Amino acid sequence: MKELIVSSTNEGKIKEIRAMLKDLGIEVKSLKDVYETVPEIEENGKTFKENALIKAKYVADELNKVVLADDSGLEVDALDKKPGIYSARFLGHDTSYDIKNQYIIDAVKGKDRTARFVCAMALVIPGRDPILIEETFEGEINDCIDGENGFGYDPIFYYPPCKKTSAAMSPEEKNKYSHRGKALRKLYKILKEEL
Ligand code: ITT
Repeated sequence: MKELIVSSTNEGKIKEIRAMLKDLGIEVKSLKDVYETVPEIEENGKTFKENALIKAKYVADELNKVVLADDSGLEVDALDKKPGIYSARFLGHDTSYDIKNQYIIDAVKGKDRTARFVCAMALVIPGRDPILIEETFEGEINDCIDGENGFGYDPIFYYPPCKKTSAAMSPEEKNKYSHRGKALRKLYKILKEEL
């Protein structure tokens, strides 16, 4: 079976990418599937796109295979677009999302609630120029933690058109509107042709 390596250890992202690519009949592998010891890839870029490219290129160069990477995060306007590219590391990598999410709810009380998820995807096909895409999912910070699906900041990300948080959406519904869903749909045709 053909495979696509996703340069990520984030199970939430991998699950969404796997679901969206299921019709391609390919095996979507995470770094845990291809390495015995997952390498520490330093994400020292200044933008989502730079970090996505760093993650995809590192693994494509090592394995000489087609590699996709996703660098994403939550931008909260009242917090000067933080946590942004530091979303996974915000308040410490090991801090629970209950704590991170409650912190953001408290920080925007009485302020502008607009926020967005951003997703940059880098697709590296050996011997070709890398392909970079960036998409957003525009919404607001909810006033409480709500919803059981998704991962990370989904329980506080309210999407007005659906009147619920992205954690209260079904996986299909989230993929339809999300930053990751939009980015991956742009790469779908290329993946279909190249894999
Ligand atoms: P990899 O680098 O291994 O892919 P990571 O979680 O460290 O995993 P990022 O550096 O791209 O990846 O950080 C993305 C963070 O942004 C993620 O950990 C969540 O906190 C948040 N995030 C991104 N997309 C999200 C989504 O769809 N729903 C909820 N939170 C999301």
